[in-house]
Amino acid sequence: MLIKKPTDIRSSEITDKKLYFNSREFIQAATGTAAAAAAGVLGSEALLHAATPAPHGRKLDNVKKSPLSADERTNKWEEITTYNNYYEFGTDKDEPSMLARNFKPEPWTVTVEGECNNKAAWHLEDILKGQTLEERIYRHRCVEAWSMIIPWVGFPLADFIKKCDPTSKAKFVEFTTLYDPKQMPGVRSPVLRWPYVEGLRMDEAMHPLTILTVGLYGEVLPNQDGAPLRLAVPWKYGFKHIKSIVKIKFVEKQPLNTWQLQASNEYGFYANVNPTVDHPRWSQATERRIGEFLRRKTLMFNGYGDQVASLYAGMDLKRNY
Ligand SMILES: Nc1nc2c(c(=O)[nH]1)N[C@H]1C(S)=C(S)[C@@H](COP(=O)(O)O)O[C@H]1N2
Ligand SMILES: [Mo]
Repeated sequence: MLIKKPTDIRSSEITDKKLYFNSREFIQAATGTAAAAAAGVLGSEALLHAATPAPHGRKLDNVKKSPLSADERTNKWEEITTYNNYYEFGTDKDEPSMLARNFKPEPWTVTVEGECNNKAAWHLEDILKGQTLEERIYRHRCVEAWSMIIPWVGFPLADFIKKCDPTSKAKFVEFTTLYDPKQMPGVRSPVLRWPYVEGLRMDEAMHPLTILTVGLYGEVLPNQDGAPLRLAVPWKYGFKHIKSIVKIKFVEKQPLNTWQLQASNEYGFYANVNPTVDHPRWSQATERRIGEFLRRKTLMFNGYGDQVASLYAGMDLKRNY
């Protein structure tokens, strides 16, 4: 499948795409079966651009509501599953919803390596056995200055880290995404260095707000949102929220995360949401909440300052962006 970078797309094609989306909405309103109608009316080329919400998946049992949830109106399923960043499935926001359709999130194995006493390859079911799942409604703030409110289902990363029994040398945790060119068309182009890697300092990883996420709106995680296992660290920019995790490694030195490697003057290791530290190419003072018209003010630590500011006491957050 051909993936075009925004710069490769001629303006005429962009116009076509806009027209197409308009007609698709019209068809959906008229018939309710957008994909089928689009295939017939607009042809297969049009179907290539049919950003459609994720199909609903298996319901998760015994999900508890968490007191750590944000008291804000959640974004719609349609928004959370059609407006994604997931470069393994294309660089446009609507591409993961189309290109991750056939991704196989099970069976799934997570390998635990490095500075810990329980190095192991875990089946995801075994990680989840006996684990209480919680609904956590989190603010999600992307470094590109958009945001959403997302009702994740997950559990504290700390619960899993304790089972791994890290040694005293474990100062950071490094996470790695699956690399599978057969399933992930995006990795065939060198837009990023694959596989996608992220990291947290040990105290950030152990923080009660940091969760491993397995669900959305009470159902298993849709492929485009990082099925079957992704990270959520709500006071940090979205790129820290690594998707489809296959490896967790305890390390002594600070990991080199993918976006820092890509452009270290623009993206750092910490990536704490901070309205006072602008990206070199745009302001971080405000954000566009997906589904809203007026911009909102961005909050320090994405509004989680009471819980996490102490982790960074005495640190220069302008230097450690
Ligand atoms: N493996 C992987 N994880 C990733 C990304 C990616 O491209 N690849 N994009 C990140 C970015 S920039 C954001 S904003 C969030 C988006 O998560 P969402 O699509 O579920 O909203 O995923 C993050 N995790
Ligand atoms: Mo992002």
